[in-house]
Amino acid sequence: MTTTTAPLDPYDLQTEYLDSPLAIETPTPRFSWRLVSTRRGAAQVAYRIEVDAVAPDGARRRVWSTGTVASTAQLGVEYTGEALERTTRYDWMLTVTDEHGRESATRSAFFETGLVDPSSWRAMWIGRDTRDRPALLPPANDDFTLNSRMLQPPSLLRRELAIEKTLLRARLHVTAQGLYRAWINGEQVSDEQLAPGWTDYTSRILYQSHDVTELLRDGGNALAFTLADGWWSGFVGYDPRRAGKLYGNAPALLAELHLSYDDGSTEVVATDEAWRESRGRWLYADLLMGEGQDARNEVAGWTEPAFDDSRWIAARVLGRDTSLVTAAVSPPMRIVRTVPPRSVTSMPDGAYIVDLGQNLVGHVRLRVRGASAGDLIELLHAETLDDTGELYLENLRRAEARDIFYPAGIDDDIFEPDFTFHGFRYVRVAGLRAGLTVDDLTARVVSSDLEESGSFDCGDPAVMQLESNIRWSQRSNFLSVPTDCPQRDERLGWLADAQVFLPTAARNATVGTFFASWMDDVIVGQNADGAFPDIAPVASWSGDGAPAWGDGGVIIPLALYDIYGDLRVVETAYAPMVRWIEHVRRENPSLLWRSRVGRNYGDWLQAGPETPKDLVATAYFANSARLVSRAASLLGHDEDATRFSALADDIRDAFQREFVSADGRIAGDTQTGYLLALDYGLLPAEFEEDAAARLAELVRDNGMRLSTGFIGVSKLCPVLSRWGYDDIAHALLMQTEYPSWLFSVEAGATTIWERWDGWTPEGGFQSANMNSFNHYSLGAVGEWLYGTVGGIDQAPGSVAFERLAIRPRPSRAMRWAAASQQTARGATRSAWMLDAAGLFRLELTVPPGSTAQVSLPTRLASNVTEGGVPASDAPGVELLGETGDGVLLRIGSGRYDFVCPYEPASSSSSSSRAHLVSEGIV
Ligand code: RAM
Repeated sequence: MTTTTAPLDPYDLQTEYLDSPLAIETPTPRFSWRLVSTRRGAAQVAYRIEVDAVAPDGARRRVWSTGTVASTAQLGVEYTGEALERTTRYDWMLTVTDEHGRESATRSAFFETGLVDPSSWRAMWIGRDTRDRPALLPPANDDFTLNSRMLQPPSLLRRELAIEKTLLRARLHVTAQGLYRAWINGEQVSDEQLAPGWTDYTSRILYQSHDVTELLRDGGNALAFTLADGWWSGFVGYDPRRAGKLYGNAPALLAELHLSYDDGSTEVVATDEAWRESRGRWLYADLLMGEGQDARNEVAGWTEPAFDDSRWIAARVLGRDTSLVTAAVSPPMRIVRTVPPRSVTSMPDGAYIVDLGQNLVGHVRLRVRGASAGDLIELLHAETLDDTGELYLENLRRAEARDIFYPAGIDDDIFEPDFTFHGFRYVRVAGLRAGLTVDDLTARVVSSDLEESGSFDCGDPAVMQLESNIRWSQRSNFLSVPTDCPQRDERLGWLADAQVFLPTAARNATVGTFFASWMDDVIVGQNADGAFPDIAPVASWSGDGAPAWGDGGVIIPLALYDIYGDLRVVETAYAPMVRWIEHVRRENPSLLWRSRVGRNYGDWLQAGPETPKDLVATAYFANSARLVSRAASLLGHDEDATRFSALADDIRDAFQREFVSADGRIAGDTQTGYLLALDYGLLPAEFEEDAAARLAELVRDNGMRLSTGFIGVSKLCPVLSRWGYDDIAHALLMQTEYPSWLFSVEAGATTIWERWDGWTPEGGFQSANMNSFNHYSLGAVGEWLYGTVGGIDQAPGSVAFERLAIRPRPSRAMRWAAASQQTARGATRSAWMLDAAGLFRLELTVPPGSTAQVSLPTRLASNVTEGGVPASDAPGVELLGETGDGVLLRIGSGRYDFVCPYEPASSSSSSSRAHLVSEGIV
């Protein structure tokens, strides 16, 4: 219910865009919060923040008080109080004032500071002493593949400590060159998976901090860790050698336990040569090859105190340099879902094939019944089956995705890998004596645990499957870095895939810190000449980033700013962006980007005639120059802003001279050519209408089908909609013939395919050399689907959804749709329908402080009602006018209920386009 007294409330208080982080290292952390109110027009006009340092005994000391600051700011308010101390807890309290001068209830959150100075680590990197023990598996055993024989068994590392005083607070700070899991007194310290995640380890290794106060007790305590290769020393990418050349040859652990006692004293227990090391149930563990465990080797009680480790050997100190160790800045990976089998099929050789009904990423948990000790249980994972009903493994290339397990022969032996992940829908389980039922196995879905921040709904089951496929491909490929695919021997952070998909990703989840963290790896990957890489972290090979790939280094920071209002990521990336643009310009004095194009992929995997690669490149060059100019003005570098804007103009002119003919045709005459030129503003204004018309015609002439690859795909529907061709955009969405989004849906896809024709009824599978069934790039239509069809778009120039642009349009196939979005500022929702009586109904929620410009598909403003009264009388509604495209109005925050007769604009016309432009809708 809307009342005039309803309060304004802040919620989701975050520090550095994280919930209650335990290791903040910046001296000026930023605070953010969302706002909610049911009142129309509610807005924050002031805020007050108080920060207290909180000692382990609870004593508080105020270190910052802003007083009441007249400001609408709710994103990235920088701490400027007393200097923060390391490893200290800070509580912060927030009160906001609304537009009537009323204060909200005070909300609080906390953060803790981390170790801050990397040289302050007392811990040493420890691991296995292989000097007098073989590190590798016995070569003769046929149970192991050649690749898994090259792997070393994970280590167990432990030590005990006595607690003799009253403990008030305990924090564990830990990381690994490799992967680790931690236990204290037999309890897992956290539910994180694959920690510490992947970064460019040549430049930073992230540590995690855990509150372990409750796990410790008076007297004897045990600290215990497992340690495996992971990205540090396992197989990474498609390099046949082990990653030793990239990072290191053997994993190492770095951990410190910080204890605060009630007498004011503190103690640090750190990894060093006093720790003990052994092997346990893990035989090998590798991200690509899989994991082997032998339950007969389980060491009972090793994670608990009073365990006799006298026969273990001393851990070896492998290093003391902690200079690259820094706190994690984005959420960890976790098990985010479990999926039960849909069916279990017995195979002629006695094995079982389990169908999970969903292509996903993670591992399985298997209960083995009735086994004898030492039976070999083998699990193979695949995304799909071949036409004989067997696993299709060829597209995994060299990744074996093979787990093996030797049970101990007890009832209900459980196998669950800890240090690998697979991309799969099907699992083939061999070696079971007592059969396999759907109750014996579940899939555990592993992903970076990001807030799911948006939803989309419509009545069409195929479109909803597409929506689900996009989400699953995002979930499957967001594992500490955004990767192209999760199954084959690749799984790399390709920049084009990421930049093309980011706007869609941000609809589904809060991805700001995830991408900001990865941007550090992108920047580190920049070479001496200024070229950004194709992939980050840079893997086994490197070279100049290709057009649209390297440009990710420019596009991503600005997109993050637009979506989340985070300027610091632009600041950090600014100098590298400038170097990139200057590098491309230096190498291409004609301003046509033809030299230093790296692997020049063009409109990768396009489904039609090739868009000239130099056209794609030059368009990206112009766009990046424009973006760098924008970054410069945001940061107040005015000279740069002018310089790069002039450069962008010059590149645009060069583009026109080279690629646009006198009659407005664009070289190659492909969909992607027109899309780039229109989206990046590269045409003379008078050519735009015709170019959009030509684009529409190309789609029609192609049988209402697309012909784009990775580069054109994200622009296709948005550009068509923007120029008034909603009908064509919707027809493309609903198309089921190849190539189209619904082609794969009709073929049973549960994730987005890498190729439009990953499988066809006529040709079967595409080349196994490159045929992932879980690749998000072609799912970049999601932004248009959730934003434009669902209805929640951002007006041009708006930051963090402060000004919404809402222009829902029904289509022949789509009579209703709904979208919701937790923006950085608060919750937004749009739900519209065309009812049987021909009335168009729209329910909208706009968060406090935001406004929305709404375009309704009707002709006369006088026919629009809101909440049952004429819109002109409705509180908070401002009529802006009637346009060829519909009725335009502006609203402030709150909930609204519009009804109008549905009267669609006859067709896309220049007048509607002109109106849209003048009203700032496009
Ligand atoms: C493929 C990757 C990726 C793409 C590059 C060019 O190997 O899967 O998606 O960006 O090639």
